Amino acid sequence: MEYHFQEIERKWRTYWQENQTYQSVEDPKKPKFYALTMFPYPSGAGLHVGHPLGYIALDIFARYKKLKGFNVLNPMGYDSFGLPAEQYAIQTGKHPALTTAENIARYREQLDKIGFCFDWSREVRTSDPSYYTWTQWIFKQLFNSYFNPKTQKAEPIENCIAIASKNPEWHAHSAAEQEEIINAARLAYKQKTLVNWCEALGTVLANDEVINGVSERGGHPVVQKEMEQWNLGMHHYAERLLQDLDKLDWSESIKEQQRNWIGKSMGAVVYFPKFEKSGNLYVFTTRPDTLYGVSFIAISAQRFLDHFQTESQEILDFIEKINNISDRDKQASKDFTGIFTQEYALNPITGEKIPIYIASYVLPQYGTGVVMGCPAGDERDFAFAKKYNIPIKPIFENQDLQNACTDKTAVLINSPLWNNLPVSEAIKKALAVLEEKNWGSTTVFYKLRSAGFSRQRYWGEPFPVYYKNGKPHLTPDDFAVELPAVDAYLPTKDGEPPLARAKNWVYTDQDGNIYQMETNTMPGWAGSSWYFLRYLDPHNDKAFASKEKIDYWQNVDLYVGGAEHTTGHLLYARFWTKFLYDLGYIPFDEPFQKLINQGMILGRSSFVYRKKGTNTFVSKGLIHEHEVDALHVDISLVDNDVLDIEKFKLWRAEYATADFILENGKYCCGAEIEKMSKSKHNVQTPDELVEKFGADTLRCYEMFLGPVQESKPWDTKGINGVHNFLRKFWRLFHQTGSFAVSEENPSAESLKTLHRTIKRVGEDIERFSLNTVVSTLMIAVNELQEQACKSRAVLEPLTVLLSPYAPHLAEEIWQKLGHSQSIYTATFPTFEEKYLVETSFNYPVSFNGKMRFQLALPLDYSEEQIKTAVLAEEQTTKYLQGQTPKKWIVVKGKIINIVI
Ligand code: ANZ
Repeated sequence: MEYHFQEIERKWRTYWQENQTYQSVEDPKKPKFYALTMFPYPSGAGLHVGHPLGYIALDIFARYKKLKGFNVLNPMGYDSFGLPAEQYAIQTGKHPALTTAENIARYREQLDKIGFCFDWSREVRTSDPSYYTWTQWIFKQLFNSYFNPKTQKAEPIENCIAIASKNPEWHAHSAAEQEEIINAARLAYKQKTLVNWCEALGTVLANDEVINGVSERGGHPVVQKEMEQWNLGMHHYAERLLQDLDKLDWSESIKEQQRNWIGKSMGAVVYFPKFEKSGNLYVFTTRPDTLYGVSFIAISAQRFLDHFQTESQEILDFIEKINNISDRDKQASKDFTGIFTQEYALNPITGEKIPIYIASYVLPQYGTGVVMGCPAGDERDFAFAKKYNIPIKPIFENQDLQNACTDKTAVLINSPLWNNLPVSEAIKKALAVLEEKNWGSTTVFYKLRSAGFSRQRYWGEPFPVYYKNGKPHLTPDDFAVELPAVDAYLPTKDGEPPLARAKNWVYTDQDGNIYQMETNTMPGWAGSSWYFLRYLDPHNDKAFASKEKIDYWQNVDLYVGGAEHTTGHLLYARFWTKFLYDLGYIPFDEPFQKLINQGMILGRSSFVYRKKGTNTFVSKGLIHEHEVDALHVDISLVDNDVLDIEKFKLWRAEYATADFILENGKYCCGAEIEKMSKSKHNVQTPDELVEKFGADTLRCYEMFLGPVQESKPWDTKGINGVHNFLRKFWRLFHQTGSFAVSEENPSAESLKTLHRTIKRVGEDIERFSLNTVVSTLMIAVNELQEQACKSRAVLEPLTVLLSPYAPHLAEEIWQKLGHSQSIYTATFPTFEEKYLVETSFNYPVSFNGKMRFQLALPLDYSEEQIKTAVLAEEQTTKYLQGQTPKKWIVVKGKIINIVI
């Protein structure tokens, strides 16, 4: 009987759907296990073989946990707001909701074919009003809260008002001023912010959406612009976000990246009085010990304008120029541009008059945006001083002044109050002096900023906000704020966001007053910051999830996804979780207990080489003779690096008339391993492989490729081998041509194979070593085949072991074995040590020192029993040739020698 995988897979897909096999229900009698994989953005390109890697890994783990007796929650949904659908809408006029729905249908079809145990009854879509109404609800909670620095947690904004109103100065403010002060204290607040503005996309981008000065999507230029934006006070949570990393079972490298992103610095703010002007400049430094070496102040353009007025066109032009450099580029740049401002400040400790420069390397929004330049101690200050001929004052022992001294063990000189102290001691002393003389104060700074929360886009969550006298107010809870229809998905002529095009985009209060609604929408990460909570209770229309369900399922036990979300999604989700915890809505303050980052599946791209300015393509071996451009070519047109020229000509109209310079009559292509992506034409979709080999083979193969955490090139060479393994497994049950297992006791050997496999599979899955499980199962199948094992007592548990990897095949066999319930509800077999203990030994039996044959005998046989057994052996009779043994040499567990 053949292994008809297509038929089998179709049958079980239908069965699982009809029987809702994977639907999970709260069950207090069982321990819960919440398994989650990062939900996808449903792009138009569909899934390629790289996407399901993490889903398959998690699916295997979820199935394993279920077999181990856990009540497993393994939901799936879509992060369905986003830019591509909107850009498509701009080009075609098609509503993004329609494109999104089509893309989701395609994703679902592809996902269904891979045999996941997702509980689809819990599906969420972030762009669905029944979902985003709760995203808006969370926004409202943020708006209604402030962060109390004393308790280090979010509290109702009323507490803040109560504290403020106790201050006599509060009552000197007008009502409008009070409103403004309170608004600024909220956890969701509007603020003039320097943002990454992308003209081509018509929107603001988050720092992690900008790479080397261009937008991550589309590669459009991004400039810095000051705009009134919604912000969330994530920076208040910096210390908690940092400390709580210690509680998490995440890889050290991801934790370290988050630590760096949060960027805690202990230091001081030093007050530098302005020369001949009132007021101080506040300088943030981590090195107050270098105060005697300060020879200039470097200030950001924004802070300069806050403190001084200038009429100098040269300075204003310079400011304009550096405003267009993003923070990232400022940090990365080796070009230390600056301009002398004609202003001075006084060094508080020496009384010296020091020049103030606007410098491009000073980040306006880090620390205080003002730096004390000490060339002797800091490389950037050193480079800047060299460039502008600023004095470099020696303050370290044995320093040659050819470079800055960054050695933390250096000893200070020319610093009267802390001479001869090493840096660490000198810092302590300097801090004490600053505090004592009131020249500064000890401070902690974090790089983590507030999170920009407005986008000038259409396809995002609308804010539940209207404006009254120019100030934002929340719409009441019974007023549903749904995305309105617009005539085009573009900004208005005046640069207003697309929602400004909507007719009647207003809120009318009970008295009939009409107010303008907010026209910004929320950023892409709003919906994904809390989706894991909605899965717990997705159809609840009274709350984002009921307390009872939250209490049962709690946070995610295992989260699998790409590492590219480290400083975006993973940080935002931690922030929202902590916030909801502070307000008492959830009993945990971390969303994802254990995190595993899957590696990327890389594609092997193929290239053709076009002679510059022509339509002539040169074969790879000849390109050194020509000037050529390398162009990606679709991998389906290439076999073994040889281009199918006819297909290539049909591929694109412009190539129909192409000429070719061949090598040995062939056109050879180049190849390179790169990220798998549609734009690189190196995409392999799972569909063709499922069609050809079956989903079970694809699942096993993706795992077999190597450790889930590692990136690896996609290569289908080994897929046949994996497919044959599943065929062999099938044949174990069909050795006689039809399905048959025996009810007889299995051999000790088969039991040994089984139990060794149970042990290894269990241990490897626990440590997420999913690739080695496939090879362990392959070895087991080979051994059992050699042993001609037909025993149910071995083959049945073996089927359970295979079921997380090849669920369709396992279900089919399970049913044939006579079970009426899905194998998903089976129990993981128990490993028993006793079957691994060696009970017999294969003795070499010699006659007069010559080894003649081997005989397997129980290890606990006495010498007498051994002798009897040997004599009873037919072969012994043959070699004795009728004689009686003169002498026996029997060493237990080693040899038997008979002297005749
Ligand atoms: C004087 C000094 C002397 C500094 C020295 C360093 C070495 P981290 O550790 O990353 O927090 N700095 C402060 N604000 C800045 C800004 N807005 N843009 C660019 N640089 C800024 O870095 C803190 C140090 O970075 C501060 O300590 C300051 O330079 C600089 F031998 O002050 B230091």
